[in-house]
Amino acid sequence: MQKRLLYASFGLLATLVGMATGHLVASLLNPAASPVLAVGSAVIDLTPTPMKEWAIRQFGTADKAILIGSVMLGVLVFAAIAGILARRRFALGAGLLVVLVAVAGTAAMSRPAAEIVDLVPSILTAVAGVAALWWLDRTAKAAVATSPAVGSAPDTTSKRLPHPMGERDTVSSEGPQHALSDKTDQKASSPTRRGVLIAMGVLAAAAAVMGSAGKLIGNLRSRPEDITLPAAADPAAALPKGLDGQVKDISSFVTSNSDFYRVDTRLDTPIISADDWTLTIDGDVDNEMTFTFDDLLGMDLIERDITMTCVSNSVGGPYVGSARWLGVRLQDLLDLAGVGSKSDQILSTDFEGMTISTPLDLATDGRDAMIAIGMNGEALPREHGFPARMIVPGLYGFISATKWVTKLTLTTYDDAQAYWTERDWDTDAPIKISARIDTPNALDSLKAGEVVIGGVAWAQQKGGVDKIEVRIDGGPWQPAELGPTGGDDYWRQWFYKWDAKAGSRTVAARVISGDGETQTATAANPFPGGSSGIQSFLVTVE
Ligand SMILES: Nc1nc2c(c(=O)[nH]1)N[C@H]1C(S)=C(S)[C@@H](COP(=O)(O)O)O[C@H]1N2
Ligand SMILES: [Mo]
Repeated sequence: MQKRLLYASFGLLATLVGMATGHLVASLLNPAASPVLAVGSAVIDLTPTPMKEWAIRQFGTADKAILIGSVMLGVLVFAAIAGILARRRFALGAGLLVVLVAVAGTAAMSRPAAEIVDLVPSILTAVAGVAALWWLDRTAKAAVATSPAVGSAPDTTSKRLPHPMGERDTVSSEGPQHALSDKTDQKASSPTRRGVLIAMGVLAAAAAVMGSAGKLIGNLRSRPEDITLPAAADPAAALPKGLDGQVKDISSFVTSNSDFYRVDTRLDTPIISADDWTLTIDGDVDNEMTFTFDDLLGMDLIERDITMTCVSNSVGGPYVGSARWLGVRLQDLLDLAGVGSKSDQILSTDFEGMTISTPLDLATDGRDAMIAIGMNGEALPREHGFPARMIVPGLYGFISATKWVTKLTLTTYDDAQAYWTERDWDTDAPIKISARIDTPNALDSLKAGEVVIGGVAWAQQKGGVDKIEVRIDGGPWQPAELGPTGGDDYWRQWFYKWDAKAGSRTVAARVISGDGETQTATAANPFPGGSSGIQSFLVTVE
């Protein structure tokens, strides 16, 4: 029994060593070819939309951590089984490890941008894993062979194997070396047993070192912090101060880069060097063009305050953020390439082949669509698309905000499908107007008297936020006070001073856009074109 546990831990350790090796090698060759990430990404891509929606609702941004956690758990169960099998028949255990890696390798090779070198991390994962298992097995079998208890009860034998807590042998040795050393040091009495412990320690340390080296190498490759952005040729007007500090607990007028929500299909943070990066415009164009990062820095840059929203945001949800973006006008780039007459979509592709499609007419109707390289005065953070991403005001991120973008293909919806289009999300998805209550929270207990209700609201490309109204207990809609405006594509803070009376109270808020649209009460789920309805919840006033 104990022996089986030991071999299970051999399987786990060998697998961790293999994964760390593969991850490290991938960080040198191509971070996306890491077998661990490849399996995770494949699982994300294959998860049906309703399940993804459910996971996002249940776990929020932890959805992927939970997903990868479950995948890891599954892998480790197989790893333990491989270890146990290896005890009786090494080839069987090693074979199972190789099968596990083969699955990961297949996942790595089925990525759209996969190249033959992407097999290398998987191959080395298998080699390192099998080698580690072989070493552990050999060391342990040597320990058993020299153990005096061999041939007697198997249980006693297993006691002679290393114990995680370093428990000492109770059976005294009959062998000459053992008899000798027994008198001096119990532990040294079993050099081979110690060998197993050392082997395990060495391998665990190797896995840890390789795992962190992979991360370190990635971070050193190219750093957004080292980039100095030029000033905009067309700068944004100074943003007013907003209600920050005046209304307790409402969202800041500007979302800091570190607080900005992140939504994408990735498990890792891509490490792309701005020096290697290029953006190609192809498809239905007069001249196919390729721009380097320096090319973009040398062009006229615009600076705009824009509120981004994710289609997966439910009413009152967290997937919305507001920042100052710096970039090259999309129209300028398209003009250089010369767009033909056949296309109706811009199919943008990220560095790894993930695609997003944007309706061409909307992206080129005069709104401030751009290829952004700056966010709140800094180069884009890696999480948000370094070195460049697309930003189109008024469209949900999944049809417009391609991060790590490397290609814009002018094509048609008939000819090419993007990632979410294939998963039945809408292709034409303007952001729905919405008000969010930041304070108080649902089910809060409040003291009777003045309570400040506050939040943010947005109506990008719909004339901006014109009015916010608050309703208590289904009564009449009351006007709220508005914070200053940051432009029609930017959210607006608001608050309402409420004279709260004791009892159970329902609080609700809605926005009315500059175009005269009132936020609908009709509830819709995020899938397929964005959530709608009015945020409304209970609080207790005492
Ligand atoms: N390459 C790539 N770009 C992407 C995505 C993605 O999965 N991959 N997700 C999109 C979605 S759904 C949204 S809402 C925005 C989110 O951008 P953020 O993470 O910077 O907030 O990025 C968009 N761009
Ligand atoms: Mo999104």
